[in-house]
Amino acid sequence: MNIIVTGGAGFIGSNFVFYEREKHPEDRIVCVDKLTYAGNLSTLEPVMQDPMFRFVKADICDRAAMEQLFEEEKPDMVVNFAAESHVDRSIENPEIFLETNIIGTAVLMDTCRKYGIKRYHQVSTDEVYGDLPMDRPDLFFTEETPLHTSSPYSSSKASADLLVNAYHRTYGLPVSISRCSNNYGPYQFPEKLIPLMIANALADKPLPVYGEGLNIRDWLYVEDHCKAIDIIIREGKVGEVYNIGGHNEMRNIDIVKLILDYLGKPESLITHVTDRKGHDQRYAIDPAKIHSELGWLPETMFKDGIVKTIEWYLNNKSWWEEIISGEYQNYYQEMYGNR
Ligand code: NAD
Ligand code: TDX
Repeated sequence: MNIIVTGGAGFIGSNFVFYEREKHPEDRIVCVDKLTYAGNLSTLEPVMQDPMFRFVKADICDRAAMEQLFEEEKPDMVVNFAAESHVDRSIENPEIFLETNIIGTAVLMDTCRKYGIKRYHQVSTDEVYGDLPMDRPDLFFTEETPLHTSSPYSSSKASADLLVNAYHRTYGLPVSISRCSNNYGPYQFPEKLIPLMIANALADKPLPVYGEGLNIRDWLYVEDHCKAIDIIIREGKVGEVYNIGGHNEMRNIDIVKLILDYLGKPESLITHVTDRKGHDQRYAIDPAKIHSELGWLPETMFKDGIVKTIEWYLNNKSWWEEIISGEYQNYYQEMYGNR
């Protein structure tokens, strides 16, 4: 099979590329990535010389570029990871989120319609369901939970999901959608909670916790997410949505304390800063469907995954130190300078 993986130079996409090359060496992977601030070609170094891998620098919104690529590659499947993915950035500047996350998805699916495809898979997020109240720990997001978004980011992802369903219903495009909870693991851009806190703790810089840090996220090790997508694109039903999560709810403040403790740094580094606008309270996925229909279960427990992740950041300092030494400094000043 020939599989186009968009956004493969980012966090989850690169982990997915590695997973596929290992698990299905018979399949060819073509990675399409615009290399925005979040895309890093050095991440893909281990596969760049692999004859079953090709990297193409392109924007998924560029119709001509996508058509040329499909002409050349005649892909069997497309797995769309490409997105603007950071909620805080979407609050500052929504427009690029609408372009990449909505228009880009439409352009990709139009190209799939034109050239034919066995499966178009949309990598979505649990954030499309909005949030759950703190005083109802019995509630979880199921695939039937109504879409009810909070941020420009989640709204753009939900819009894309609606378009994916529309292309299935209207044109019969063979689609599937997965909605995963928060990922953590190697190669996550240091703007996101876990790598940001690791990097700041190592530099003895303040750890900016939004509000009281009581918001809850449901964390999944990135490889478990990749494994779930792999099963969905090969065995999942066309036209279906699958939630992905491992019932691992944690308060932000507890994660931050755990990181400090592991690194032997003092809790006095924690700084409570102004809360995120429209901050979602709690995410919690019910993964019963993917478990019962496709047999997927997470393999990495949080207590092991977080150690593997912290160790990865300790052992791969050059990867993230290079990132935070450049344009990231301006971003950090703008996002946290007056908070
Ligand atoms: P990321 O920001 O690390 O990577 C995104 C990648 O997409 C980057 O390599 C970037 O260069 C590329 N990209 C951006 N715009 C593009 C465009 N117009 N054309 C081509 N490439 C473009 O994001 P991530 O955390 O790896 O997330 C990947 C996907 O998974 C996203 O769709 C996101 O919504 C979804 N998701 C993420 C999480 C999470 O916890 N990180 C959880 C659930 C779902
Ligand atoms: O500096 C920070 N301080 C802080 O307290 C940052 C960056 C975050 N936080 C809080 C906000 C959230 O409650 O930590 C929590 C996690 O924040 P992020 O890492 O920004 O992730 P989140 O907003 O939950 O969204 C993530 O999960 C779902 C991904 O970025 C999305 O792409 C995915 O769809």
